[in-house]
Amino acid sequence: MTTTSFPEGFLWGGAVAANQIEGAYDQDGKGLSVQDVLPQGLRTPRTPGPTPDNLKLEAIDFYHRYAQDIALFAEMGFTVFRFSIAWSRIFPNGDEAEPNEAGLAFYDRVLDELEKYGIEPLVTISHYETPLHLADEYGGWTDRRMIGFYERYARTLFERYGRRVKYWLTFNEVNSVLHEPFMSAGIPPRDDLTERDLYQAMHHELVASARATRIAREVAPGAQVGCMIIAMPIYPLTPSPADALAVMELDHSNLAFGDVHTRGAYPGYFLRTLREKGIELDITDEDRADLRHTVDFVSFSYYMSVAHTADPDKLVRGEGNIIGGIPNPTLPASEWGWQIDPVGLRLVIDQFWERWQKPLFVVENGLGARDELVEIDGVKTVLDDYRIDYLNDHLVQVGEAIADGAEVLGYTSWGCIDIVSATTAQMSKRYGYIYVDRNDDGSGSLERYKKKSFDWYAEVIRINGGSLRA
Ligand code: BGP
Repeated sequence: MTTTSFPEGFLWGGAVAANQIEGAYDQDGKGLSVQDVLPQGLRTPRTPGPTPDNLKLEAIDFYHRYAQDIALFAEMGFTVFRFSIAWSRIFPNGDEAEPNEAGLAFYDRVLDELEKYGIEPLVTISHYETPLHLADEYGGWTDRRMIGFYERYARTLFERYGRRVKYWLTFNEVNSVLHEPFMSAGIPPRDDLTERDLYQAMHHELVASARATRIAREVAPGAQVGCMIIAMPIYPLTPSPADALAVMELDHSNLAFGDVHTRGAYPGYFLRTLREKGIELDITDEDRADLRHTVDFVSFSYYMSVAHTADPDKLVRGEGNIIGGIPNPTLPASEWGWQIDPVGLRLVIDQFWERWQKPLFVVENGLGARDELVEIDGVKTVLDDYRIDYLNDHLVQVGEAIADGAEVLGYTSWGCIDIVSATTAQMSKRYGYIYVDRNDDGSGSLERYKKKSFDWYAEVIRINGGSLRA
């Protein structure tokens, strides 16, 4: 049986982020970003400055190889490509009055290339790459002035690229601000950092996102602006009502971000949480008015689900994407401990659709795995059937959700070409259809090789999902 429920015009492609792909961390006027001081990803604290062991400094050199890489995406038939703009290429320190023209020109060249193949760009404005100066000088998003810096940056992008880029995302995985403050929101660790500071940072980002949406409507009338959240279904560890309630409350802490983005105001349950924590946020009347500029669509990453319980003795944290949770005993896991749950993808799509009634976009999904480069008939490749299985099973569930009535604009699998991992900063955690010869110790030629999944995905795209195995 095949799943054929993908609508005509469904966008198929892949996704990356500037800091994980570009390299050239100090070229053409680029300033430092928080990523340039995180050589181990989230595993160890930041370094004072860039260090040679930071694979992101060179990454996979997309900065110089973008044309060749985009040609490979086109060969697979991509109709959309999600990438982020490195804020510190455009405003090297983040607080300048004028943008860096060399940085802007780079993305013109990327867009030229995409246009050549008719690939729709999907641009993330801020993807875990806050300019380091904004972190060190202002404390990142805890400071209200960040809204103004972001606004200027977003306006610059809409003015420059607004005629060429239809789909925009304001903040990557916006709900991660509460979990990974430095990487997500440029908030340096400090002893007196409070929960209130994090909620205030969340509020600043939500206002900034809404303002960007308003500005896009003024200066780039064809633009569609979306939010981007980590989607992670949460299952009760037992059928007890106490566990179900604990799940609802944890789910609320993520859904709040989508609720504000789609409804334009804080939901009651969120205000209650703040009240009960004794947190009073600085929210102005102007903020409230800004928040009413709601998004056109909701996008999200989906890798895994978790379990949760009210029982404090069972609250162990497993491995996982940023938010984490209790491992679900019924599910297998990837080599990095991320639990594999295709049905969870259908659950979140249905939930988001029913809750928000906004078009959805799956902008990250995939399997990080170790690959072995082999030679077959003189051609180097990777036999990544495990990746094909993962993607197939998740796409089948996207098809199911569409059959349930959800409006899904498209699917961009994460790391369509091997890139540096966000959480561990390894090269060996690979997601791509294209293998990049670079190793964790920095060695490698940076040559690109097509994996088995390359042809598989090309076929999926060619017949609009008709080749998927249910
Ligand atoms: C998401 C990020 C991405 C990405 C992905 C996979 O949280 O938006 O930037 O990298 O997770 O994570 P990792 O690279 O750690 O496997």
